[in-house]
Amino acid sequence: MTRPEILQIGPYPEWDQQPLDQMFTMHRLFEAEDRQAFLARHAPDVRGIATRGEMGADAALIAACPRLEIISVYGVGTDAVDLGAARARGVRVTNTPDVLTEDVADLGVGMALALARGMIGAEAWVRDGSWQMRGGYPLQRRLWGKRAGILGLGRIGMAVGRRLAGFGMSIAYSSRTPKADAPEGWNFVPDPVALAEGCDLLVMALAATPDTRHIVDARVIEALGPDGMLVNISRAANLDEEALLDALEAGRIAGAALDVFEGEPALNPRFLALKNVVLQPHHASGTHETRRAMGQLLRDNLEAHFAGRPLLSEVS
Ligand code: 8YV
Repeated sequence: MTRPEILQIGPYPEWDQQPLDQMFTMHRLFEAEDRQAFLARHAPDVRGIATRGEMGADAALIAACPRLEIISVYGVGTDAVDLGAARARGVRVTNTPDVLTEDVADLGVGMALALARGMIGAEAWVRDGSWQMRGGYPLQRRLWGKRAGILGLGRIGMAVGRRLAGFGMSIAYSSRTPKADAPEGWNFVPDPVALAEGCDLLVMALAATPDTRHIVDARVIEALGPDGMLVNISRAANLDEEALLDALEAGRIAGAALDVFEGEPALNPRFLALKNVVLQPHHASGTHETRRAMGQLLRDNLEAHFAGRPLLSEVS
């Protein structure tokens, strides 16, 4: 039996690449010197696309593959996939939810602690001899017992909330509708500005859609205020970076911890000059354990599709 042909948009670790190469004929678009020529040659036979959360598959790529049946995403976010174009063609889309939830929440909370307690600057203080020469590190902000606001109470937002509740923080959240499975005492605040006004730490954990673009804008940031801290573990598009940079530079917000950036891996150089930020290279799901589970789920979905079995995690 001929192996299904899959267009691979970005690299995977060796432990995923090997089994993929065994099961399918993989066409590595990211290695092509001439992308258009590569597509002209292989896209007509492609039945599946294997991509990554931040790379997705746009309408042009979907259109270039007339026999496409499935797009399998290594990541939970499907904002970079043109879901409308896929749906219109009856192309199925899968992602890797659940397996990465707890790691993403861990990093978000770690970033919040690092920001509040100045851990990045404190590390430099130890390493550059300031501790010996200048004495103790300047006092920082407390996190425990404060008020957390969570924007987007999906699986990841919920996991962040559970952790922060463990720090004795009160939890409020915004989402399209109140969540029936939210723990008792978690306060539903639909308006993001009101959510920001009433919290000390605002954690962005929502999926990105055209409707959520710049949902955290100048108004939300001003409402968070000079003692407020922001964490973004969702997508850069959800945040007005220019407004955030203006507020950070002027001290109108205490600080921000970001795992995602507009135009990443390049980032606005204004971030690099700031001390009141924690900057992470979009690696909230980046543990051996989770990435192995993500790769497995990506493959299992492709395998299930081509074997005519039900998909494990289809995006509805
Ligand atoms: C990954 C992500 O870093 O899950 C997502 O949507 O953005 C991340 O988990 C990415 O998909 C890996 O390429």
